[in-house]
Amino acid sequence: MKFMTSVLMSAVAGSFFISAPAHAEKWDMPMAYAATNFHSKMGVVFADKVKDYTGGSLEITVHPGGSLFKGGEIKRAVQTGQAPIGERFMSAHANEAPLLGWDNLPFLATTYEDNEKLWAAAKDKVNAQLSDLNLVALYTCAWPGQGFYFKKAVSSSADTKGVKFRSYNSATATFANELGMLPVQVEAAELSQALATGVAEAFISSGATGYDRKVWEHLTHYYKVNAWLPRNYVIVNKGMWNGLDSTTKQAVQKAADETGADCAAESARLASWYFEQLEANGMKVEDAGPGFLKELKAIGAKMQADWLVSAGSDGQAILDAYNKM
Ligand code: PCA
Repeated sequence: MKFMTSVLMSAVAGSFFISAPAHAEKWDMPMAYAATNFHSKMGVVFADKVKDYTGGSLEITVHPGGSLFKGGEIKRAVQTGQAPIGERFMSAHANEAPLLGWDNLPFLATTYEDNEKLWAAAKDKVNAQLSDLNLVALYTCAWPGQGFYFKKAVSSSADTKGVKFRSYNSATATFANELGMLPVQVEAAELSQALATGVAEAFISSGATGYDRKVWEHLTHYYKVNAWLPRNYVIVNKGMWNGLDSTTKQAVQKAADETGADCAAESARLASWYFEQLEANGMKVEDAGPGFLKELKAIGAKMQADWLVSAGSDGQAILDAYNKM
């Protein structure tokens, strides 16, 4: 009994030392979007939770707005371990790994509920793909639904011909091409400048990015389409993840699970608030007209078929699993 007590005492003492480490591991976490954006704010919540749940043995410092690495550089930085952890818009990498475009399939999953089901169907395959890229996803979080920003009223593709369009991945470039527009890829952090200098005069995104970038200074119309709800992922370098002891891993995963759930709720809560802010700043926010929507849906069906060709049997398996849910 006495022995047991002393074993227990030293176990308690041991856990005390684990929770008050002399040298905390410090990780920088580049994020691509504005500090005020909800994804970035949730990144800070995640970092605080990690510090708390690991008893301070792992400290994450968030660098929003592409300040440490630009959005387009974050995945490579994490893959190579230049940054141990980072956040990125994953479908931006669908050109390299088509499966990562699972959340950019037009009109497939247009509500948070359906988007969550689609993620449940895609998760294992996406995680396997990320593992091949030397990455581990800790949590993912959807943006609100995607619609079109223009500087004029648009009721069909007749109005979009020749418009300079800011794209954020290959799927949005395809969408633009199909509408006769001229796509140019620009990071959200550089969007205001692209609009100000005339590099772009239209784009597809959520209300969030229009709000973050104050696009009412250059554009006038937002058409709600809800084409898809793409996700950001917080990813960690696989080797560095595997190098953590299991207690730390569990603590980080708990922080990630909680943050992912809170971030989804925050995205849903803010979706209509963003539209109100666009309107309050003088933009016309309305549903896309039936003719335009019909054209968009036809393009969407073609894009889904193209994605299935590029993503192969894994892509088909995701769609089959989703359609059975
Ligand atoms: N905003 C990001 C990606 C999706 C979104 O809603 C952007 O426009 O870059």
